[in-house]
Amino acid sequence: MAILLRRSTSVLQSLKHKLGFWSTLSLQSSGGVFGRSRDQHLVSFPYNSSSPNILWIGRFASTVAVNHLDPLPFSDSDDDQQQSLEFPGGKVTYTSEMTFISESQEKRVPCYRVLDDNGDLLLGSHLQQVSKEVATKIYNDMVTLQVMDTIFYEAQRQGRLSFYLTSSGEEAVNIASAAALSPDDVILPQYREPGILLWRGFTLQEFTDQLFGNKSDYGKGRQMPIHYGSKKLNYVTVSSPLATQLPQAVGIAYSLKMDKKDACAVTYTGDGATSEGDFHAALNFAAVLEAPVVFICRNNGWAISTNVSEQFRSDGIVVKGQAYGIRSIRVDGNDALAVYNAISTAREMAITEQRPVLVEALTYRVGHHSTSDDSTKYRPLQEIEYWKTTRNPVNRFRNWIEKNGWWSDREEAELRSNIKKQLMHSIQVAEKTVKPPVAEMFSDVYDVLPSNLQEQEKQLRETIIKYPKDYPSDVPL
Ligand SMILES: Cc1ncc(C[n+]2csc(CCOP(=O)(O)OP(=O)(O)O)c2C)c(N)n1
Ligand SMILES: [Mg+2]
Repeated sequence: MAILLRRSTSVLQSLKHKLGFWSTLSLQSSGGVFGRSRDQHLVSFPYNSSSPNILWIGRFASTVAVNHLDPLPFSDSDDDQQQSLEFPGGKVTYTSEMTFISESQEKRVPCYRVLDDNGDLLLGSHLQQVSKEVATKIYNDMVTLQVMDTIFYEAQRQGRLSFYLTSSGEEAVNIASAAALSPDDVILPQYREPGILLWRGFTLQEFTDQLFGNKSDYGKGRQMPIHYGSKKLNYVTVSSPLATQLPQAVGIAYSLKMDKKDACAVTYTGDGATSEGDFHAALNFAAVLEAPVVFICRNNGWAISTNVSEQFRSDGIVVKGQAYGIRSIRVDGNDALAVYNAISTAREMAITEQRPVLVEALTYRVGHHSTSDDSTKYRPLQEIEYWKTTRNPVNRFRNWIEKNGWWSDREEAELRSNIKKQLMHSIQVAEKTVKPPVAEMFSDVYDVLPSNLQEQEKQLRETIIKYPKDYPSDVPL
């Protein structure tokens, strides 16, 4: 065992040597660049139900993640006679004061934004220029996502789909993060991120075929609806067990590092999924392996009926980055422009510095968790209404592009009606496309089907023949 350990350490070291560890970009604070404006506004967020549901949203002058936490309550004066402990992993100074680190900072980590709720650019915001072409595509895709959600949700209610799950309220995190990435970046989604696929060119027909589990579905109808995936578009198929994608993303990022690719892995997680051990293992692995991975947490306040205050007692997710030695930022997930800026900067850091970055995007799930849920049973209607209207990310971005003269009512009406027509057509096509045959349930895992699975297939076929009414008639035997 010891030999094995020694060997793997030396392999790692030689790998490090081979990789030459990219030169690092200095991110030192330079005067005003990192200065914070104190122009802060109160925004309610479904946090700590015990305390008032209030969160400070601050206006930042910078998009760059720096030490935005207050320093720990230690200074050189704590140094006991200037002595220190030479400890594996670094020097630690002594102190004769017995100080426990507080469980929380006095002030919550502020939230980076550049647009106010009306879509007006906040004075002093530092942001990259976004071209008319990129901005209108961001808007186009956010609207497409909205229309998809409306039509597919209805299709499920009509019994044409078995299940569906909307991204309503989270359109900006979906689309603006995708816009900030390169097509070479490998995406490992949770499940509420179809917008990245949309941005990359997954067609409405491809979405619909997956939802209907027909022969054109790349998953061959084996998965529940919304488990999209595309090899061509570097989008790893959604998997139902929460957080499994996170350590996988670190592995992929590490392989991109070894291959010296100009790309990173980007993985998404909900707030609830961060309670899984995999989240913590992934962050630690990523930090230690210096893997170019961007973790994007969509903190939408709820994990089905579990409020974030019952999920964790930390100041959200952003503070967990520092605990693992990962640079992190909190961003207003309903401000598409801020998301775009934060993710492009995070991506740049991940690749040029070969390090992980954590982005916590504060947003809200406006719809029910899925078609199997009724969220009015566990949260107030006013809360939903507030996020649907005042904090609507699509309207906010529309206001901004309209003010730039890049959008009009006529274009809006044309876009919505056009997408609707395309979707109705896609549904008709998907419904007429045959289902994958029964044999596909057993293929693609083993080269030669093991005897127990051969037996299961035989039994299944016999049962279908015996009880034909209990099985869908459109699945070819
Ligand atoms: C390991 C595991 N535990 C539980 C579930 C059931 N489950 C599916 S979604 C979900 C809530 C996840 O919430 P969050 O991560 O916040 O994502 P959101 O739905 O809010 O986007 C749960 C508990 C699961 N799929 N996998
Ligand atoms: Mg959630």
